[in-house]
Amino acid sequence: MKFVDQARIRVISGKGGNGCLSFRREAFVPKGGPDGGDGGKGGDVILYADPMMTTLLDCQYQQLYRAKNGAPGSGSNKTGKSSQNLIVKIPVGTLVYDAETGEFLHDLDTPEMSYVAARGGDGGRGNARFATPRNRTPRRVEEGHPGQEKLLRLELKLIADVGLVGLPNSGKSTLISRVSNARPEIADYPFTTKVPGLGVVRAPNGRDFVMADIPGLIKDASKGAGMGDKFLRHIERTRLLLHLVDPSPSMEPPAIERFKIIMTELESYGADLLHRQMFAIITKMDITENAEAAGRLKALIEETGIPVYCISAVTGLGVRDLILAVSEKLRKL
Ligand SMILES: Nc1nc2c(ncn2[C@@H]2O[C@H](COP(=O)(O)OP(=O)(O)OP(=O)(O)O)[C@@H](O)[C@H]2O)c(=O)[nH]1
Ligand SMILES: [Mg+2]
Repeated sequence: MKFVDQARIRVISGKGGNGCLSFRREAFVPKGGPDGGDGGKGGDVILYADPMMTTLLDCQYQQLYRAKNGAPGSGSNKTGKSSQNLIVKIPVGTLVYDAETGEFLHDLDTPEMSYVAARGGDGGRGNARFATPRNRTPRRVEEGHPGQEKLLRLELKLIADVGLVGLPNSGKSTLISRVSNARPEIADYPFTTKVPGLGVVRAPNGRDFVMADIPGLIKDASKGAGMGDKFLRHIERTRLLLHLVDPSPSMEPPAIERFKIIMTELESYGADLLHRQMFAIITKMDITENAEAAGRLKALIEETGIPVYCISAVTGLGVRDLILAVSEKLRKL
């Protein structure tokens, strides 16, 4: 399914029903009292964080959400029917802004959370409500109260514990498919992954966590090169980054320079990603020339204070230890 992480929608809640003007008419009762009922409440438009939703695609197709008006009150003190609320399902991790003022309104960051984006108007009072000892036949009624109308900007920022970063082909999708329920496409050409994806990792110590796979970054991604760096928004909310690097000695520039390219892009993006906790992951250790080159690369990276793990997502070498270390680290953070 197409992955959409931004949308603008208009939400209009229902108007309240009008209050009713009515007097009791009964046989043999000359002057019946006022019995006009109140109007019903207009429907709210409610945003609901549905764990089954993965994209804002629906909100790109349907941009107008209007809840129904409340029904007017009627005689015999009958209150008008309140209208049902209109529920808009959105993915967990959606931030809501007022598109006109830019004001931040809400962060639907937990499953099944809901947010009233436009509150329905209350019903107007019927004339029965205005009876007083001095005025037993009030002709006063209220109109239903208006609803609200807002233009909203929705922005999805996935919620995960761990984010994978690295150059294209560094093995991010292969790792997530080995350790989680995610099944992204894997291939030996760059930019195989075109949309972010989440996977739940079952850690051997029982401390499961959520991992996010994003498209590969290249030099100058922050200036739009490759697929750009817009997908980094989906790892902004992670606590730990796994920076995957293919140690192959037969690629240019050298592996340590390739490592630095990603660090530079993280820095350019901002959002404090450069200072996020990070493990460096040297991948593809099942290939002999890689295993030979890994030692030196590991030493160079460790000089910068970043812990290094060597793995092969194909044979599984080092993967269990990595997952344990990640889940331990998350516990401490
Ligand atoms: N030999 C070996 N090959 C691997 C390993 N991990 C990944 N590969 C291969 O490397 C290529 C790229 O792997 P992907 O997992 O698609 O890489 P990616 O980082 O997700 O790439 P993008 O989505 O393009 O950013 C594929 O051909 C994988 O089969 C590994 O541990 N050993
Ligand atoms: Mg990939």
